[in-house]
Amino acid sequence: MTVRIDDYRSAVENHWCPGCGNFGILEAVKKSLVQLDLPPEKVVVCTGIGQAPKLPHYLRVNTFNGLHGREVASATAIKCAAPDLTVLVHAGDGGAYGEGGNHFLHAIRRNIDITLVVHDNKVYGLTKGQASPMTTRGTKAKIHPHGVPSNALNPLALAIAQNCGFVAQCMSARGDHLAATLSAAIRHKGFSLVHVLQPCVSWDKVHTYAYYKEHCYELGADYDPGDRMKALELVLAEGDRLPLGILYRTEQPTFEDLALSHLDAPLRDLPVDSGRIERLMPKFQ
Ligand SMILES: Cc1ncc(C[n+]2csc(CCOP(=O)(O)OP(=O)(O)O)c2C)c(N)n1
Ligand code: SF4
Repeated sequence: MTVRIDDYRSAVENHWCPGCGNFGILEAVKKSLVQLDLPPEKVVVCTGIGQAPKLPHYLRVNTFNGLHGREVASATAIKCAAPDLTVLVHAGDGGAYGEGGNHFLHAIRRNIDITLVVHDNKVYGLTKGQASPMTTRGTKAKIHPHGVPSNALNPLALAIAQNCGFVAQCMSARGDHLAATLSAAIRHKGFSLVHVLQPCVSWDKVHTYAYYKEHCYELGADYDPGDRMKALELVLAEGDRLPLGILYRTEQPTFEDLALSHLDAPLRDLPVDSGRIERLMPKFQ
């Protein structure tokens, strides 16, 4: 089979602001799915609400567009029912780490084989630039004129500390690097986090393309992603140098291996015995 970029082209009109970093992420996702030779019918993209979650509207692919912050939950259910599908989650930093923060933590523990791509634009973009979990403390804007009082989250440190099997950071304008990292994340067996730095040209005038060009650097071939302490040291370092690449990687049994391997067939293909609940209920009465 040879999948082409056009197989993923959607006819839906795009509503992102011109120059938004989401465009780079969308193109890199297409490139990665083509690199992996994955046909659209084998891919599901789960999203919630926001600018990032519009991504599957612009991609001809299966999608489940649910509640804000619940995108990992729907992806988990779909992967359990149909393990043969490639399941991606696209969420904003608000959806992934704010409303969906609890799902993020527990998906790492569960290690289900899905890929979470977080579009980190450092704001709640769709609702006009309120502070998100990634907004730097002290940031002033019309909506928080006295400066944001809370510290920003460090999701990369959280994920590595929790032994997440695949943790990467990318930048939306570095398309080839992002596509290659997404392909590695999708190939990884287990939960993978790809945290993508993405300029919001409308609501964040600090984290611009020029800012990321100045502060980002790609990890070299001599970097060992198997070294957890080194990875933690990198993501906990003070300062404004931003490492890009696979920060940490380790193999471990997946949720499917541990909790679903006793099934005779994928949940999707098992017969539904609707009388079973009625027969069970008397035992609890
Ligand atoms: C549970 C819930 N909380 C809040 C909202 C309102 N809301 C919708 S989109 C959004 C902001 C989205 O920001 P983010 O997830 O960072 O994505 P972005 O738009 O920046 O890509 C908010 C607050 C909602 N729809 N549901
Ligand atoms: S508001 Fe920001 S995140 Fe949303 S489309 Fe515009 S530039 Fe992109």
